[in-house]
Amino acid sequence: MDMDKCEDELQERFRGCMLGAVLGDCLGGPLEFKNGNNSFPFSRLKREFRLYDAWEPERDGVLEFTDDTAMARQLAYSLLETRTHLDPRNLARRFVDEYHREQGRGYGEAVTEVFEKLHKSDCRDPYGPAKEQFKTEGSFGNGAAMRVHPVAMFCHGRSRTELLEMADASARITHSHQLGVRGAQLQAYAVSMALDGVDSKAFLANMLELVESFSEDPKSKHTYRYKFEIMRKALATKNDDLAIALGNGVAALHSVPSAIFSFLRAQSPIEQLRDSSRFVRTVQLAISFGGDTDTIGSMAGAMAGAYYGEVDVPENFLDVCEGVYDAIKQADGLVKLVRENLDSDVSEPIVKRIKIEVQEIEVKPDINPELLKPEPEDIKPDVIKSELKPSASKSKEDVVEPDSALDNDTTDSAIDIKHNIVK
Ligand code: R7I
Ligand code: MG
Ligand code: MG
Repeated sequence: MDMDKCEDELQERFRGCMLGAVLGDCLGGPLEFKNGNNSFPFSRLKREFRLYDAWEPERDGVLEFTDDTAMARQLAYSLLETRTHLDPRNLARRFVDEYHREQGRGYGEAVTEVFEKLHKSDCRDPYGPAKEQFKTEGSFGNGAAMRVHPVAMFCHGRSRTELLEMADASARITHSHQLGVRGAQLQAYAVSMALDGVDSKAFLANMLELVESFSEDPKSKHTYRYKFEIMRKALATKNDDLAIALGNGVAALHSVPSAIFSFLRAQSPIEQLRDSSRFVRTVQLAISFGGDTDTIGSMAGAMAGAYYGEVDVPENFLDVCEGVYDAIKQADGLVKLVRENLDSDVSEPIVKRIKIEVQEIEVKPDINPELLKPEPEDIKPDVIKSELKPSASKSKEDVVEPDSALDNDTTDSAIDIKHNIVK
């Protein structure tokens, strides 16, 4: 790599974080829903990753990044521009421009509606269009979580309250459902602790404490509390089979916990992935969940890169994936910016308050009601008792299909929140 060497540990971690997210996205991209809702055996991933060892860009090209990175880059650029705070209107405009420049990056179906409405209204109310989605419930997709790591970097050295406030503001431009916003907050907090090098025990305890503070319905299984209980059990009993119930779908609820599990679990050796570095095995474990592999890979990659630093990211991936050099430049810019901000005495709100002129905002016709699927159904306790291995090949009969999936065969591209539970 022909970039300058890192000057210190923080730069190592910032670069690792930006790089990790891009690599997870690019490496997971080709496998996104390629196995339906099913997980991938580790042998398949090892085969896939061996291709990258012998990669020749002139012959093989590059693995392109998807919407995950397209949006994360704009969030980083926005913060690098506004410097002391997040400006929601600036960010909304950047998302819209980015989308119109390259619409083929694999954006979620609903989020493109938001972009069109923002565009037509010139982002007058940057939060308005997202609030209208799904009968005003907002999207619970993982799109706000997958792009949030630059917020964690910007908020390095600041309070958790500020971090959560900025994550919330960055999320609501496209995702206003509580599960979508909280997914972004959990991912931001996870990346922030990884940047701080928090050990796995304290990391999990802090995550559980944040989840508790959400005060979710204790009787509901559509909650982060429920997912983190599964995660805690899987980690405590070293029973990886339990983790399949965390899910692999495009809902934040069914992917953010899976990425966090991958990061924590891969801190210990995994027999079948013993040849991989710690960073690589994190991404491999994340992708092995199947389903939304670019996004779970990217979120886990951001945490692992932040924790282990750029030094743990194998150099050969830099030739395989698109966007890595921009990621490094952005990381360096953010380190400098964070240091300047921490050294200065300026105290101003971390999120710019938006004044909205009272004007009619043009609204496009409602989306197809067919797309308005109900919330995910309960995960039945049978899943937890299941003997299934997340990494093993499964026959149709014995598969616990994780909770939600973008079915490639579904022509209307609706997200079918599936729970095919084994009895
Ligand atoms: O969340 P979002 O940006 O999608 C991100 C995913 C990642 O996997 C990317 O890699 C990319 O492939 O897409 O986009 P949204 O359009 O907000 O959400 C994704 C899908 O989740 C939507 O198209 C909906 O079908 C579904 N969805 C919902 N369905 C029912 N009810 C999101 N929220 C709801 C809901 O409230
Ligand atoms: Mg994507
Ligand atoms: Mg995805």
